[in-house]
Amino acid sequence: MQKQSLATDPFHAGAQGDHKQDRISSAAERAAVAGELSALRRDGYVIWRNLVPMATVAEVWREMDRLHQNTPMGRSVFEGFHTQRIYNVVAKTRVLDQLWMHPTVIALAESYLDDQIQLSVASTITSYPGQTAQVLHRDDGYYPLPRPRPPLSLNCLWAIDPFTAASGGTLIVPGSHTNASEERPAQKPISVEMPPGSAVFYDASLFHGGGANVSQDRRAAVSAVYCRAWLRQQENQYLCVPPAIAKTIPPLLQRLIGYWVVGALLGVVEGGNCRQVLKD
Ligand SMILES: O=C(O)CCC(=O)C(=O)O
Repeated sequence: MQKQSLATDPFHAGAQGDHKQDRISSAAERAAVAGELSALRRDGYVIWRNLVPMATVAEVWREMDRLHQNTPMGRSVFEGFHTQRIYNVVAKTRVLDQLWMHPTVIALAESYLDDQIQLSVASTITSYPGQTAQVLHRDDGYYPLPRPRPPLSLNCLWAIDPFTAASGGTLIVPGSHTNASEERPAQKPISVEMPPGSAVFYDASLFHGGGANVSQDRRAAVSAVYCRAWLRQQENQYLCVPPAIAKTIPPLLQRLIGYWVVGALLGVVEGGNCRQVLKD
């Protein structure tokens, strides 16, 4: 019955439901993250320690260090004058692909957003001694929906260096993802502390900000933001990663950056599957 509807009316609720269930992660992978999912729903964040080995952390840092050669310090108080940010990372290196596509991250993002997902932002954030704390903020203010709202976007911030209160571990206000008000909460934020290779996941509605780096060490992080596949991404991935580059990346990453038709019709090219532009 649903197949018939899909053939005649791709906007039919049944057809849309079928598409929505087309996930990257398996049911078993999603079942394995059930505990973290509950914490994330309740607190708006969860820390997953030692998700990748130190060998991966070292490889990622070497690549970030190479890319930093052409990366200026931040241009504003918000970006941080003692912070280097590499944007549009998918176009620049294949070394970080293992983080964007990490199966546990995908399973948690698909479970939390309960939808098909895409990569909204692929960036890095390295703060150096002297970096002051960022203003507490939400990351999803550009989606004009009332609050509290269903989760739209999830940040996975990977620690490449130790996150401590002194090194600028992210400041978060637990539970603030469900606040109806846009006012900054009066509650004192806590610092995310975790060893390299760990990741903190937080709902884009959670009030948070980079902490002040009052240590003698750098604090490198990789920021992978996932959103529902039918929303506009924060980074314009089609311009950042045009077809000539997209052809050279893994098929799963092609899908994650948006070379993928969502809900039967969203993202078509010439009325057909947009992936055809990768075949020519
Ligand atoms: O660096 C961090 O810990 C968080 C950065 C952040 O929230 C941002 O730049 O929007």
